[in-house]
Amino acid sequence: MPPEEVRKVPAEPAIEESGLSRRSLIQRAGVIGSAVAAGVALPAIGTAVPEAVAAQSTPVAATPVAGDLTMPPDIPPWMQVWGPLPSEYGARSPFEDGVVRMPSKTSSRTPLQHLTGTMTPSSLFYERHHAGIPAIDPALHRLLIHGMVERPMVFSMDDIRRFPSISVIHFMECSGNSGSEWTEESIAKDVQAGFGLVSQVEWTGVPLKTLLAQVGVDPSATWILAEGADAAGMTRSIPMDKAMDDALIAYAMNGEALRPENGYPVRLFLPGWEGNASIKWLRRLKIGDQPWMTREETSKYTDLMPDGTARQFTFAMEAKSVITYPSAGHKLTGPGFWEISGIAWSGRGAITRVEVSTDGGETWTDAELQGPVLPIALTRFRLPWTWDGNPARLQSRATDDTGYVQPTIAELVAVRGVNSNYHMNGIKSWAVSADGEVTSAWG
Ligand SMILES: Nc1nc2c(c(=O)[nH]1)N[C@H]1C(S)=C(S)[C@@H](COP(=O)(O)O)O[C@H]1N2
Ligand SMILES: [Mo]
Repeated sequence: MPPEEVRKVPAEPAIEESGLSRRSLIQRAGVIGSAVAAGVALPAIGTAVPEAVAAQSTPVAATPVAGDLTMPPDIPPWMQVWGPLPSEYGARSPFEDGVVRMPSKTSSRTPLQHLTGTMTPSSLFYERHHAGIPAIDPALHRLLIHGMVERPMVFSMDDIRRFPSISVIHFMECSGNSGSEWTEESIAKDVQAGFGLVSQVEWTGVPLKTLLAQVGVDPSATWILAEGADAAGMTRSIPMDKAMDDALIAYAMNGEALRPENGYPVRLFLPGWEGNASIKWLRRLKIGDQPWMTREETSKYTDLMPDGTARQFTFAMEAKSVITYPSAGHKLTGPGFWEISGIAWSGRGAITRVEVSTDGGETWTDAELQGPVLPIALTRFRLPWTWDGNPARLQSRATDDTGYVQPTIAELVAVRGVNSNYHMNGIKSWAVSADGEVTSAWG
């Protein structure tokens, strides 16, 4: 066969001609997915090529009649012309235009039901703004550090970028994420509406402790006030321990400058802590020896308990997980093999285990964790599932390396009541009906 002919022959028939099954080839190539590794015999997914067609050494000459999709069309339109030229800034395929954030006036949510792996594209990172997005000129932006310090100092963006930087992969989650799930009446319609206030990128910036060393922090200082340059002038009090540990003065996400909506040109980033404390458009850090009791840590972002008292400074996001596929809005087109997949994360460390139930919590099976499993990071889990066509109830339960196990909603409500919107990390259920429809369920 001349080389052009070889190129045109579809891969599947060629493999069959050589006497090797598709599966044995996949195994030889070492491309063994979790389902195969788990010993699940994959059914034939795809369309079988008729023997007569498979035996041909050249592909079918004509474009197949509409509806006949047994072979790729011979020469599709995109093979007949030179395509568009390289561009300065990329855009995704227009066929993917439906994968979008869900914006309201004050937030937008990540489309978790459409995402794979663990990283969030910057364009789909969730947003939460208390007074819109300020249009900041980086040349005019300044960061003041003052209060209980030896030398109050002001840093320009050029100053900040001169310090040694680090890059880290961490999720960020709004403490209001899945606040809809406290009661059955209020549950969100799908995973984006309910759980879309969590995202993950690689953050780059200067460790806050580096800048604090520049100003010389008073050893008796215990808190830092962080203030944003938006019209909300958002302020939060941050414990000094966190500032000296892994707090980051971040100026980049996913390898490029922060997006305006995520804090351009610079934000505070506190790994594993409620998103609210990661002050965007950071303009001021004041060092002190007590919290300032700002609006966002008294009237808001506190958790009202059943006895009328409130939990305050509940910074760490506890271990949590959610199945993203299949989830509400997806449809299983028939019984048989389906891969259940989702994300798990903990603000206190690494995920060590995710169990999945398909019978509403009666029985549990360990899912496979996609490595590398990083601390304080979204962790993808997968479980091969053979659906028997009966109604099913899908759940996932995460454990982190502190030994903490994600609770049921009932367990959480028993302790915290339902007055608190924040910090809901209970087990989420998706109901699969006999016709394959997946809907949001509670408890
Ligand atoms: N200056 C300022 N910082 C802010 C906010 C804000 O409105 N203004 N929102 C906070 C909240 S509630 C969250 S959850 C995160 C959201 O960050 P993102 O929009 O990059 O996802 O930023 C926090 N930092
Ligand atoms: Mo938030």
